[in-house]
Amino acid sequence: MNHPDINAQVAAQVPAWVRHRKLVEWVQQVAALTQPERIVWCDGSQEEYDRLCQQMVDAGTMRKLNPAKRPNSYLACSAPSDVARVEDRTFICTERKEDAGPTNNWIAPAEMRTTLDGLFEGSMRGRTMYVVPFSMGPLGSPIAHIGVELSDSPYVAVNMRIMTRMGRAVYDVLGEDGEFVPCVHTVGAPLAAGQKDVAWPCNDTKYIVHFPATREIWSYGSGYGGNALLGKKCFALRIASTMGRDEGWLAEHMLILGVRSPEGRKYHVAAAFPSACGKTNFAMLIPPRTMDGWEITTIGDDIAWIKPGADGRLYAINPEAGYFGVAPGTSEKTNYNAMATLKENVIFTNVALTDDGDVWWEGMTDTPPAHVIDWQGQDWTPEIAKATGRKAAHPNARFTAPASQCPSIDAEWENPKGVAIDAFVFGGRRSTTVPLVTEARDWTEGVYMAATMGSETTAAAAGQQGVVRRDPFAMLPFCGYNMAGYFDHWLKLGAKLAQAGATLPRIYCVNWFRKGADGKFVWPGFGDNMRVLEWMVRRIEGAAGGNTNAFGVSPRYDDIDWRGLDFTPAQFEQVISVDADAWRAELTLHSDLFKTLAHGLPEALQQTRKALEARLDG
Ligand code: SAT
Ligand code: MN
Repeated sequence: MNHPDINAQVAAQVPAWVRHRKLVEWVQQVAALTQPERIVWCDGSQEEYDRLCQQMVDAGTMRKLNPAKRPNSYLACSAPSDVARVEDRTFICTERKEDAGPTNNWIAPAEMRTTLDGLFEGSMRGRTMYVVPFSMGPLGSPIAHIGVELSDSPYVAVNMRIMTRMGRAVYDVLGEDGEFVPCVHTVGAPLAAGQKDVAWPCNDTKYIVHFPATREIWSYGSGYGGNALLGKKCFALRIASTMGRDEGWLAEHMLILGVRSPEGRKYHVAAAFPSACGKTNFAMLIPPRTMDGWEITTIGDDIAWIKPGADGRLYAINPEAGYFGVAPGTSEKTNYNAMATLKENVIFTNVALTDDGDVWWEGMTDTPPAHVIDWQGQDWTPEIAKATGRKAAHPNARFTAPASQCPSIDAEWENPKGVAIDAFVFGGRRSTTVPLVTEARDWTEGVYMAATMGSETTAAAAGQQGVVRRDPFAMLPFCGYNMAGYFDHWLKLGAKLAQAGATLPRIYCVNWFRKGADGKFVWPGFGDNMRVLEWMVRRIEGAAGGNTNAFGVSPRYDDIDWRGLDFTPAQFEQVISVDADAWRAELTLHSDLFKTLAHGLPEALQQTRKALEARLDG
């Protein structure tokens, strides 16, 4: 497209169903800057989805899987350098550095805008710019919000159709002047005239940038997951957490599940775990056979938006419409419901291709196939794996699948009012120290538990793996403002609701990942986590006992239903014990965290730490 003609051309192409003048002007501005070859206004139709997928198949970006094995599904393999979120390239650009806080990368907005102007100028040359309108949450829900992503990646457009409510209907909600979060994304790989494209264009320079004041997102250089699907971590967590602070609600890195007791009472639990710590598995849990009458239903697997209702309770929606889950380790045994969700209409990214045109990843089956093409397009056999340690699928390989296909989907998952939350659960990946489950004695203690949570790092982010880092509320990479202020927001919201006479959700801290001397996990996890959930529900009902330790209240051996599981009191001791020395060391780490977050840290958290210390010594 010729630069001077762009405004007129954009205006001429705007579909009749787009009546939002400011939106059109913004598209014109971004088009003038990035200079795409053409613009496609996505309508979200099946026809459009199929066409974009076919285009990517022709371009070598995706491969269509064998329709007999995996109907209407595709495999995309990324560039080897573009496989995870890039936290060190993620920026929160508030006017004042302290408003972004010490856990975020900060650059002054004016300086960042100059950098981005340079990078985005002409960045879409030779490419198509897709205008992708989306609603985070059921269309028109009072908890939902709208975004529009301009992207030169068709992979982004089709993934957004699965992950959000994407398409024409969004414009009906927007009307002529509705509010939306503008999101601009480019892979940063302009094409010269006649230049042949690569299968997965991206750039070694990457910027994932948020301007909280204007609620804007600009993403440059990556085509992958949370770097490029801007509705997810960028909007639904970083920008939305700021909106939540300003407007009195919560945007959290939480799954949401329903749990129905054999008596037919239903509760809702929102649970936060860092990326790649089993959130999807927990959200789709199937209770052990012996736990007759318990049922788990899935509302969300990654993000929760939570607003106080008129009755003082907290109501949560899943702002997403699909799952962008970790494939490796997912199997019929570990997550039957996920495997059923993946039967058709799926986009796989960075898994292996089998000889019969299906997909495979480590942990999917007990016996690996004799031969596959690995995620980098190379031959892979179990022998090669043994000799070289090479994986068939990248450890952060993902599936994108419609939530509606999940057999355990909750009947209320699209209820625009959301579901009332009865308990919050926070969990990290810790091989030592942190007990299987502990109930906070009050809201402040629960906020303390969540604030000081630590977890061993995984492949979901670029960087070293397996080291413990503090990950408050599992929000370390996702909190869009000063983390200390975020703790304060939680404390204040709790105080406000309590003052209005509401019963606050209980708060629990869990750890499925304690290891024995042999280095193996002691707790079986997966479906057996239902035993822990049952204890929580019985606590809420006032029917279960526990043992008060320094950290909170944990179950005694006899407080858990062990039917159908061979788990001895000695094993239980290994996962539930609170070792005073280990906890003293842990508290030192909490102190270190609090020193880092000193600016604006609520005094109540320091007090809670002191009380904990006193209990350890007493
Ligand atoms: O890449 S994503 O941010 O979408 C997934 C994750 O890290 O949880
Ligand atoms: Mn996540």
